[in-house]
Amino acid sequence: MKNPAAKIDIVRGDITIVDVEAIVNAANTTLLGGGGVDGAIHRAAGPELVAECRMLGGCQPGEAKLTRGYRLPARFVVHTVGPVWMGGKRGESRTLANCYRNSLGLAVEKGIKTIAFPAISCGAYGYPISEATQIAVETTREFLATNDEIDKVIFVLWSEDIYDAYRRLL
Ligand code: AR6
Repeated sequence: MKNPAAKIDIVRGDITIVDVEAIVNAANTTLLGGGGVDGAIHRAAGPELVAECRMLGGCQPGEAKLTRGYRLPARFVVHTVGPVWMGGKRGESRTLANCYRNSLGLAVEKGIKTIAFPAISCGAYGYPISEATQIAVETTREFLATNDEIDKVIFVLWSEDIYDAYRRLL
């Protein structure tokens, strides 16, 4: 098995232009769009994306659902819903870990080998950056250590402070 750490990359920038098979959307439970990375993904994918999302019946925090990518370079979008930060005693860390695990699990199920994640919950949902970064990296490493099907996971970070937090861990 390839060294799992070698399968993880970080880049700064816009996830909607990344050339991977699937990008992950930090959505809300309606899956009908919003601001932040969700808004950017819907704008770049075009109106067909929300039309497909309407058929999915929403998504619970920590779960993941798949759509096509339409006008995105990515063929698929994995929609997941991060936890809203409420101080840390409402199971937020478990929910956030589930986002990464379930998104990667869905990718494996669909034969997707390259996938990009934004910093789920680190914007509007207010998760503290260093804690969220640690969960993202640890959960992904654990997943890759026991699943050989994924070739590449790219964390695409919009802001410099979040990019630096990932760089410190990787
Ligand atoms: N590419 C990569 N990362 C981005 C991009 C982009 N184009 N745009 C923003 N980010 P947020 P959340 C970063 O708020 O905290 C939405 O309205 C952003 O700087 O998008 O999970 C949904 O509909 C931040 O670091 O997601 C939900 O209602 C990170 O992506 C709610 O926000 C996540 O910020 C979800 O909140």
